[in-house]
Amino acid sequence: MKKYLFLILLLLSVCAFADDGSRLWLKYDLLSDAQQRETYTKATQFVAANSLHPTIKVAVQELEMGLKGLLGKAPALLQTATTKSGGIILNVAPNSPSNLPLDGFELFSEKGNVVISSKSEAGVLYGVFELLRHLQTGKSLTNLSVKSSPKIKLRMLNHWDNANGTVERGYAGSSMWKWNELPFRIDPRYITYARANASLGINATSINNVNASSRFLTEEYLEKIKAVADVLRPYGIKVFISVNFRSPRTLGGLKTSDPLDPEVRKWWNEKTKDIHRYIPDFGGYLVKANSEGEPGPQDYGRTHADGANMLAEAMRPFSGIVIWRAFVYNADPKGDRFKEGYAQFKPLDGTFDPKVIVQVKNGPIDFMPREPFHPMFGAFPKTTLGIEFQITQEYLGQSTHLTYLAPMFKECLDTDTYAKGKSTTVAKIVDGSAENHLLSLMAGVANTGSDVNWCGHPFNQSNWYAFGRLAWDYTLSSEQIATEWTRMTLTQKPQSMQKITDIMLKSHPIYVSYTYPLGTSHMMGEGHHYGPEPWLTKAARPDWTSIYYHRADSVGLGFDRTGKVSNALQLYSPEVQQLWGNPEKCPLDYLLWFHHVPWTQKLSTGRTLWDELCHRYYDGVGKVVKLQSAWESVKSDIDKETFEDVKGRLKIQEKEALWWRDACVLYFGEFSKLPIPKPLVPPIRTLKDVKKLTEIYHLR
Ligand code: GCV
Repeated sequence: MKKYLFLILLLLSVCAFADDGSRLWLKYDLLSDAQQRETYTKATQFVAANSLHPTIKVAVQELEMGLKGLLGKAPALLQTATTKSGGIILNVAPNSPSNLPLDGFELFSEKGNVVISSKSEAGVLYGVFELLRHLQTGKSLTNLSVKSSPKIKLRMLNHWDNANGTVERGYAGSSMWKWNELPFRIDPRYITYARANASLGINATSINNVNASSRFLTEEYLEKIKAVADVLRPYGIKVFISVNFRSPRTLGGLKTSDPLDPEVRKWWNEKTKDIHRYIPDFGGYLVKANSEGEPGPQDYGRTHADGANMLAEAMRPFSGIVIWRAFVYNADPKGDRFKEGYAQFKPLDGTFDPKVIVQVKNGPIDFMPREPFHPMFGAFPKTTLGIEFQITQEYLGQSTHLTYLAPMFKECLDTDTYAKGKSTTVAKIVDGSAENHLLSLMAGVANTGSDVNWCGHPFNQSNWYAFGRLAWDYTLSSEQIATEWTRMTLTQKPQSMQKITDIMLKSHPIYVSYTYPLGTSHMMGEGHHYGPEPWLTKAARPDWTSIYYHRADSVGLGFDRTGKVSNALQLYSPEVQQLWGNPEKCPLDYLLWFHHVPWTQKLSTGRTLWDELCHRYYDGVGKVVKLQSAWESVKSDIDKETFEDVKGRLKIQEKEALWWRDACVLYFGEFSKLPIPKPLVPPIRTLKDVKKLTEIYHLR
């Protein structure tokens, strides 16, 4: 009997430690260093707040939960200000002379207490999360002096979640929003979601797909959305709705959705008032119009500005805004998709209502693993431009490849547009400082779903985390963000933390190496966008094929955008043109975005284009193998369930990296007519074999 009891206890202890990832980076597990716990405990014996605002209530709750978990001892809760020391004071100070903006906060030591002060309740909440992050990452609380404020005003997640529970480009199960249960049942995960976002300073969310169903504007759905908004509000998060431009027809029974039609305008005015009856602090509308078959103002001979301004007018009595996407492109086989957004929007610069933000993807095509920055950044001085990144990994390994995206986000944000002289980085356009815009927006297409660990691949959580941290402060380094996340999520052991940070920092270049080296793009499987299909010649639109992008022929590879074919380079400032315009000097990572380079052309590496291409594909695969051994080396410091999960996915990654490599070198070899350079060993399968792997997806 004793033997069984022991076994049961052992099993229970294993279960107690099994980590399913559901707590994200807000684990609050007991800190392993007893001395550190003692020091922290002395400094956090109580929490006193000067406000009973719902946001302060959740801030206090968070502290209670966090400290109890991390230190094993919950703080005493004091209702009012105190003369005691050794605790945490939450101070909402709307009239403070401090020059911090509303969402900013200060964290400092005063009279033996830790003070968290802000002009707003949300600012105090952000300060609470900063303090908890201090403890989670083992920082000292002595002589605290932190001042922090967001660089971007609207820090937003865009969910591509549908009313039927599916998620467009979602790789972590079905939608986290249970529309069939709302408004009656509130899934507790909504609160975890709100906490996670608030911990990063994310303050807005659009809850449905930009390929929007009008349904989200019906009374039935507004009641559901209101229930979600009520949960998110205390966490400082505003709700936006993606709208279908045809709604006046589909819902209102009107004959048109023409934005200049008085009846249509009236319909939107009424609808907007209606929404505010449910959600008084409604964030606003997000619109995908005249893009990929979605309806829009151009259906009536009107412009994007006509459409956006009509919605802005409806929003005028309220605090909300209109976010209008610039992701538009016509199916022109002779044109260059790269230039489309710019071309359609450029004549409209200066005509948008001040309540409109034009949301531009980071690159001109579509969230490719590496894209040059979108040429609209820096070229629209009279329009507020927001940036849209994709956190969900549609083209970046979905849920099976470990790819940490902070370096990719930063690469774009840190690039100089030279729009107003040197150092006018994309970040400075986006934060509004370059052109003195009042609004600013960084949006990320969410990677959340119903999977117990939220994001599918355990490491995909780090991309949600990184997006939020960078939206708050894009000057943080990728390394700092990776280390923070690792320590809060995976392990407190310094050596393993270091190794995991290293894995994360290497992961994006590795991914690019075995999928899209040297500035190639858009060669993925048709429709599902999974795996390679560089041979894709026919699709519903010419610009959905692969050959449209890589332009492989007997001479070479790459899309000439220097003038002979598309002249897209001219959309950039002269300095950027200089950087990318000369094939001899263009950084190799961007080379084939702008140049059609002969197979036998010598590159700066000393290899020919063909040899370099092959080397990069092979190198990428080799490095995935190294990622596996690096992961193996942290085994003893990682929760078993998480360890095995990542290990399994790394094996898939290796298999698929090989798939990409073989597909691309075999396919491009048909054009270059050159052998795989020695000492690389040619693939053992044929191009026909590899093609079959993709064909399977199209079988019915
Ligand atoms: C929501 C890409 C994706 C689409 C997505 C679109 C967009 O084309 O494949 O699924 O649609 O981008 O951003 O609107």
